[in-house]
Amino acid sequence: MTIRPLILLPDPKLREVSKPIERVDDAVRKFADDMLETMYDAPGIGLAAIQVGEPRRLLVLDVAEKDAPPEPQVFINPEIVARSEERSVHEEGCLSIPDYYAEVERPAAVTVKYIDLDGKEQKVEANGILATCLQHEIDHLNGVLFIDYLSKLKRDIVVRKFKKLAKDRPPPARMVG
Ligand code: K1U
Ligand code: ZN
Repeated sequence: MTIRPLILLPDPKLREVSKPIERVDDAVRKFADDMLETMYDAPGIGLAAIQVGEPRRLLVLDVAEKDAPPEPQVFINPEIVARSEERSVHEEGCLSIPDYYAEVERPAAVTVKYIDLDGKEQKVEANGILATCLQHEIDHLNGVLFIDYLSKLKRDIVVRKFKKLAKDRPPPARMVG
């Protein structure tokens, strides 16, 4: 398994719309393993493929309680097929916008259709943190970030801060050989 580097705001890749995965094969399963390892290493409770620079419709998450056994989950080509009218507010963070957290209001429950690692179609009815995390990650697959739900003023402050950090950040080490 490989820990992959995360891309950060304001990388324009984060605004790309990811493409569906045509076939679930060993290469996809290896990529899902890398994604889970990258998420646990960060650490985070979710990760979308575009956050490691891959515009593919795959996300991973693990929303198990802190001291409970891990519950890794992989969603391929996920699609929200139903949303509750009831809404709820959760504090969200993003591994591509480190150390910034804000409250976001979203549907309290969603039904998500997806393909699993055996290539089988599945459906899950989610609420609580699972619903929030699935919506946050599916947004990533569509080029949407949680800061898009904040006021323009708050979003502009965050984007400006991360543009400045990117300018001051040394470029990633180049691979040779
Ligand atoms: O998609 C991402 O950037 C990952 C993000 C997922 C998420 C968090 C909160 C609400 C919605 C979606 C994160 O995992 S941010 C880090 C985080 O929440 C966390 C990190 C360590 C322990 C517990 C939580
Ligand atoms: Zn995120």
